[in-house]
Amino acid sequence: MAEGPPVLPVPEMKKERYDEIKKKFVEKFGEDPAFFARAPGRVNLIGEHIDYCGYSVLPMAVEQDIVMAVKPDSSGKLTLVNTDGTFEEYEGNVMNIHITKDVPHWYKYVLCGVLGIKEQFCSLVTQGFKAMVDGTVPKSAGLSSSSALVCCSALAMLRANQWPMSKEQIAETCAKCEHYIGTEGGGMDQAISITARLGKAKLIEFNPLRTTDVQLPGNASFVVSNSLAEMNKAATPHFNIRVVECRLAAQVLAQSQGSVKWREIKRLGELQEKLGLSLEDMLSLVATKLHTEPYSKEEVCSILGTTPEELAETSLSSNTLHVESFRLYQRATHVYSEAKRVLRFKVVCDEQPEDALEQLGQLMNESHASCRDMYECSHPELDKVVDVCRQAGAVGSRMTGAGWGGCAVSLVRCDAVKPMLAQVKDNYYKLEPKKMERVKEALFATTPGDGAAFYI
Ligand code: ADP
Ligand code: NG1
Ligand code: MG
Repeated sequence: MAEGPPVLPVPEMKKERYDEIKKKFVEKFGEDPAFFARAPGRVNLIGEHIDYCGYSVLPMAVEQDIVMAVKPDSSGKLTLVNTDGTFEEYEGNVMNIHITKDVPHWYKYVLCGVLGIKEQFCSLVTQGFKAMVDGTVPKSAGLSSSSALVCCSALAMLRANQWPMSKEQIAETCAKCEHYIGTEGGGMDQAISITARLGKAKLIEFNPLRTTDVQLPGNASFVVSNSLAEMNKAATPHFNIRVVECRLAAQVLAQSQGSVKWREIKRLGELQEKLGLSLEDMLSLVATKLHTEPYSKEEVCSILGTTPEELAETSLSSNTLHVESFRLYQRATHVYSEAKRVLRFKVVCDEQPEDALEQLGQLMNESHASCRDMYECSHPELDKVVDVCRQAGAVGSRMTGAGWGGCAVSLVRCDAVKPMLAQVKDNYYKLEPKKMERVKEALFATTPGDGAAFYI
């Protein structure tokens, strides 16, 4: 079997934090934890909202993470406590987990990871665990705090039960089980959290999951700036509406081709594969076969020759049944053009031409424009922080993660990082005391961090 996550001693520079988490564990449970599990958040450099369409993405892990101090519990009990007292304690049993999709309580992300792993080893007697959970990934800000929590919990469950699993299997399992919270994401966040390597961004391809290290140009730095507009992806239908629009776009395009049965198509990527066309050809197909006005549900049903009831079964999800209007042209144009930009970004990193930074920056700017205008998943505050970053010297800047708020990521020449940070602080955060209070956690330079691990 391919390798699982490494088991490492707690690094010297992280000792203080881990000791603090351990202290809280001992105070709460009256015994020592057996191990720590850690999974990082990520920043996606390019390839937004295309993983669930089957296309490759290019993220890197960040230093911010979720850490759990864990002690197995042979009674099967699960006791989850958070170092942040605003998250209520949870008690349950691993043999009896039900995750409802109504309110996305924090512990349900933990249950996703536990259940996902348990389902892989269903015939075995199962240990539960006690955990003290500590997170530093900004929440609901596009740096994937949710998947860091799911992945960390999956790791805790694996080690509590001494079950072996490769990194790829864990990543794929976590991508699937995060759906239990209600969002139908792709596998980017879990894949990078589990498989990241210090110093490397990764090209992540799906079905099957493959990851390839990407060497960023030596003079490239990345700055993250949180707009501080928060958006929990599982608490609203925005995210799943986009997933559904992409599915319907693929099905309507399939129907226009005659050679492909629309009921067999779920993703824009599958359609491209079935038709054997290039991304450029797919963009032309979208331009000629889809209209720019929104499609009503009746129109979609009429094109596909189906009923609203069957459409609900084949193409919608429980929180998108009420949606009556779908922007198919815009969503498909974003997906196929963004897929092209990811491939181009990788080529530029591989070839490192003299103007590599300018080319990468331009791709990031184009990605942001497409997310904002075609995918409509940005936010006025996010657009503002992107503009401020560009004016402050970024070579390129874009929203990162699902959007509707959250962070921008900017490509910055290494020697320009300091003045850039100072200007963004002055021109975005200083304008509002509420933002200025949070500038330290909200604005930072970052380098590709390491992936998930156990610490003992
Ligand atoms: P993100 O872009 O950060 O992944 P999501 O909306 O997908 O945003 O998930 C955010 C949710 O994840 C939070 O509302 C919370 O329930 C959970 N979460 C994130 N970090 C923590 C943490 N440190 N402790 C508890 N729950 C957390
Ligand atoms: P965030 O912003 O972390 O919730 C989501 C999805 C990704 C991907 C991006 C958009 C999950 C767990 N994550 O990320 O798969 O689709 O949006 O590119 O659903
Ligand atoms: Mg998330």
